[in-house]
Amino acid sequence: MTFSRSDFPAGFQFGAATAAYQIEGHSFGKAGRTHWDTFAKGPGNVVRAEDGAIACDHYHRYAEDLDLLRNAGMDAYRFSTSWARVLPEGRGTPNAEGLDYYDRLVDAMLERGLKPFQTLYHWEMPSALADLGGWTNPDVAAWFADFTEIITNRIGDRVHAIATLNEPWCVAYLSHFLGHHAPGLKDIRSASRAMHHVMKAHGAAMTRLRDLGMKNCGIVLNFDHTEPVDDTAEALAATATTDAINNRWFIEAITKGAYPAEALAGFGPHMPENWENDMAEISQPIDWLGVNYYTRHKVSAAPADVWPHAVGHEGPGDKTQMGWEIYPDGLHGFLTRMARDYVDDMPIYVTENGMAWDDKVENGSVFDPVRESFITAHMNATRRAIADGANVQGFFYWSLLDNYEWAFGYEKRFGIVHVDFDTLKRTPKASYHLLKSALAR
Ligand code: NCW
Repeated sequence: MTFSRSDFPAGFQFGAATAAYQIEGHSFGKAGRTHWDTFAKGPGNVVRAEDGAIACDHYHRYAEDLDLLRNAGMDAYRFSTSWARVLPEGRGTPNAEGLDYYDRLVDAMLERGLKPFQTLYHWEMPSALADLGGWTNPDVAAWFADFTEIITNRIGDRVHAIATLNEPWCVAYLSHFLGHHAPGLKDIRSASRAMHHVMKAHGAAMTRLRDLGMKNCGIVLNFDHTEPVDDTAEALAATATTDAINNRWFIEAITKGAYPAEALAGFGPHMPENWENDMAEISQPIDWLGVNYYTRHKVSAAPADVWPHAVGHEGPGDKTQMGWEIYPDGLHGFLTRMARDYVDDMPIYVTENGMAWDDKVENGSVFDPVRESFITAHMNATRRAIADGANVQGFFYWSLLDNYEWAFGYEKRFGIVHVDFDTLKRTPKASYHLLKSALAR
């Protein structure tokens, strides 16, 4: 099985995605500290306590990286603008160097014919705001809207599309309940507040973007295909709860103005007071939906455990370097489910899909056949979803470059371009060349 550009509707956007903290080199250009700089230095949080201080040094090498996108025949680039680079204290005085950098970056995309798809928050909370409770503080919505206005006033005239948040499930649940990401909490009260405040911040940012006259505004959500391990009532209930937390909470807040009952059963008693009053702003119209999809989990009931009484298990298929099962049907499933149950014919983008592998440079080349077949299978799943009626308008591979993979440090390689983290040399992998030839056809 292969794929080519001509298999997709005219105007379909092909691109690759990155995030600021994972590639830029946060120590450059007077950026303020973030909660990942401190989380990385806590015991046992991140492999080898690595942080994003240098990362891929994209801050200085962005021209070379954007050339790689253009030379592959890509149409668009999904990037994020770091809050702490723009506002080192999270609010107050902007960092002129940070704003100048994003100005140059967007111009460099346009010079290469790449459409800029901006994400406003891809996980690096400024430390000064983390000190005030970060996502657990209701004021975060106003702080985020102010940041939105400052960066939009600088580059909003040239970006093609804007997402408020990347993967609010990770921002709230993975980081405040499961404790895997900064700030590393395992606390239901903090998690419940974060689950709501991320959406309150999305709503406040949307309002501000509309006040500024911005169009083509959306949000990027992550979806995890869940299936019961067996047909017992316990496994079915655990799966329904997991699906409500991971997959329904955010999209239903936006499209229905309500949170699913299965998830409120746990979070409800710990939610901020009068949260219902925020739902109207949260559910204002968006222009497009971003779907990030990676894997499937089988779910079983957890015996006498804390809520949500559910455990996820990897399915039986082949696994990536992350241990994530390769399951392309799940992408088709979510694209068609979003169209059918939530967004009708609103444009949907696959804003992230990709896989990590322990890639090595040998004789100047990187041979990554598993990634080549992964990409082909997920492109074909996307085509099938379009044929089945989902209005999918683009596909962004995660990621352009091997980069800082959060709690896994530099160990997990998602890129179609290999990065040697000693020399920072970029080497396009075989999968990069596969994409390049598919996009030329
Ligand atoms: S970790 C994660 N990712 C990767 C990351 O590099 C990127 O910034 C994210 O947008 C690749 O794409 C997203 N997603 C979180 C998956 C969480 C799985 C954790 C399960 C632990 C219980």
